[in-house]
Amino acid sequence: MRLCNQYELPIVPQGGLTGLSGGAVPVSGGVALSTDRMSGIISVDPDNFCLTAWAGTPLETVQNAAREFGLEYPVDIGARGSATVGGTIATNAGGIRVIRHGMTRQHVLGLEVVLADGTVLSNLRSMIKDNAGYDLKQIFIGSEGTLGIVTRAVLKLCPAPTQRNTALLGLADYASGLACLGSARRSFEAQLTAFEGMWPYYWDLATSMKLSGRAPLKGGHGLYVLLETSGHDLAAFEEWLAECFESGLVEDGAIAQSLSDINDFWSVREAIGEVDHVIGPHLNFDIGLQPSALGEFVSVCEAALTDLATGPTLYVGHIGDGNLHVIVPVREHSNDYVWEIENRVFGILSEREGTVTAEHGVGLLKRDWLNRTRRPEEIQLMRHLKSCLDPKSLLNPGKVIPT
Ligand code: LAC
Ligand code: ZN
Repeated sequence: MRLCNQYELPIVPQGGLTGLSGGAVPVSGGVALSTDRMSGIISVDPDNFCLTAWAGTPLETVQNAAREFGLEYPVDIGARGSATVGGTIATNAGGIRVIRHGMTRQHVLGLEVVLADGTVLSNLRSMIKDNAGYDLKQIFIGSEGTLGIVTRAVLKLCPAPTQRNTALLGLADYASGLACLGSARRSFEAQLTAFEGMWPYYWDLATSMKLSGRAPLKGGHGLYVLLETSGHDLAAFEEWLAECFESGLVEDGAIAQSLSDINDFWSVREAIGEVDHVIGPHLNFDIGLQPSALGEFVSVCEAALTDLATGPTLYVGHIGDGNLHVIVPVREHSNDYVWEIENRVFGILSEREGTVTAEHGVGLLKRDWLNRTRRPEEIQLMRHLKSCLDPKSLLNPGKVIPT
């Protein structure tokens, strides 16, 4: 980093390359800096519920290391096998258990980063309460490699859940989904660990791909929900579900009876990785709104895209967090055409005060839309921070902040 600074060479940090916003794509020449060989667990500290790992360690390796001590690193995403500690910190990765555990930011106790001039800023302590001045690590979490490069981190762990209850539900529409979310929240409080939603076109495509070997539910519903509670006994879970059936909230449902059921249920949701590959050219959106606004957003968005998309748009995501992934099939990636689609989606979103990126980051692809979701004063302060920490603009140039 010192040499790059001296010779003014841009640096693009790269982790597992699973990002969806182009944050790790080198667009300004210079050096692509891989953390591949900076991989491994440095130590696990079960007494203090934390572990220390190198930036290039795959997320799954961290999860497995915690499990050996009866603990859990609860940040979880479909790309767990390749996504790295450094990448998940750089993007403040969210994923499937945010409703219970929060995002990556909530799990970083200590952080080491290398600044643009080669200075090593190291604070690998693991105290929960550490309030001596500014919490500097937070500036780097979610900065997508534009302010510094993550090298090591101390991550907070929690006890591994004794029991996981997983159910797949078919509901009439989004209104029922929202009511079901409210009911699950009230009944299970913090034990509700996931509440994922799949709209019909996504469900039909994912189940037709036969990834799971058997379709866990028959189709024909207006919305599908995958929900999970942890540490809750099965009887209470079944009782809650029975009430949902009786009140007509849920049309059909199945509770996982085995680990292989759990895997089957999740495979439909995580088929998004493969669906991406089978539908041909498409655009990915990662929008965020209040959960109560998602149903209406989908209807308005569907109507707005009919004349532009080449097929039905897919909607799937973390409805408990108000975060939806929208996959729009397109005929090509020409600038004007893509702009037209993005402009419509982000227009609908900004009218509702949503965000243009909920968990995938800004990177390159959402950079020029940042002003649809951040005020000018906010963007100005981001620019100040950037020029203060990276005066030569060498760290992942052209990303996050509009040029
Ligand atoms: C997911 C990724 C795409 O939720 O964010 O599956
Ligand atoms: Zn997601």
